[in-house]
Amino acid sequence: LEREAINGSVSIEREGALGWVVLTRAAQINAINDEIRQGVPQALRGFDADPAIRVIAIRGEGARGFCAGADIKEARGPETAIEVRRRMEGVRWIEAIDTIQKPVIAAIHGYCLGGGLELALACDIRFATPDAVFSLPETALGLIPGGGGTQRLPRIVGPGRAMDLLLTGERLDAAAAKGMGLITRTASVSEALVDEVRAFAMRIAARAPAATLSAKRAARGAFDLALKQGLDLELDLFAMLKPSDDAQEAASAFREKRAPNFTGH
Ligand code: CO8
Repeated sequence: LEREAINGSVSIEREGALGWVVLTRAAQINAINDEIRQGVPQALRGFDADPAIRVIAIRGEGARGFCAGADIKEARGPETAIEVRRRMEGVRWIEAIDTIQKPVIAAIHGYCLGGGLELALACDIRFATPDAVFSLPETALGLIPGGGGTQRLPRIVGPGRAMDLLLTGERLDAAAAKGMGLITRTASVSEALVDEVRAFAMRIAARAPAATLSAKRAARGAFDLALKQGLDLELDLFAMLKPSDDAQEAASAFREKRAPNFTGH
């Protein structure tokens, strides 16, 4: 296992076709500082450009959780609304995840709060331990989510459930989160999260690579395109894949009753 620090709060690890982005601020429950805002997109872009990597997963180090949200202790001078707007407009670090082509899995344990939940919501798959705790506490801090939570949560769990969580800040456990589709996978036991996410990622990585990227791109279109545009996008991507070597190979493998050998072309 090859580990490399992006900065003091983010590291990456390569495990075959799986690239891990690791939040390493465990003493603060991986509370989001500027190093995380800068390092996570940088790490994701690096893996997206790395031909050896097919699937990416994000996890947080430490016993207490994936991420306890924005760093409430971060010292900033007084700012006007215009200054806050300009600063956040310049960062938009969670939105940067939208540009990643490869599947991104959030591997969540323990606390997943506020900005940490927003980070997870920007990922493609949310995989959590049975002891995970989810909440958007912002309104109790006199704020609202600022990393896409008000827009992504309704699209993922539906407007009614999202409004409930947003207005109450109520904590959800993994079972409740799974029941509403906020997460789609749970680890059998907390200690197994990394192993089970790895096995899950390898199952995705074994499939035709170009098809996987296209499937992600098309399904992400359902987030922000009108139906007609989304259907056009789907058709364009389907048409490009149909003549590909990997699609031909899959059909041949089926006829010859063998496993396909994908090349990514
Ligand atoms: N920011 C900064 N430090 C944090 C944060 C955080 N969000 N969360 C935990 N920490 C630190 C604690 O201060 C503590 O540090 P130290 O040991 O130096 O005192 C360490 O992490 C461990 O935390 P606890 O001792 O509190 O651990 P517990 O297991 O007792 O409690 C909790 C865990 C319940 C998660 C508790 O730490 C907590 O309530 N944290 C804050 C959660 C929260 O409200 N997060 C913000 C969500 S809102 C958001 O993300 C967007 C708005 C942000 C506004 C930012 C304003 C500047």
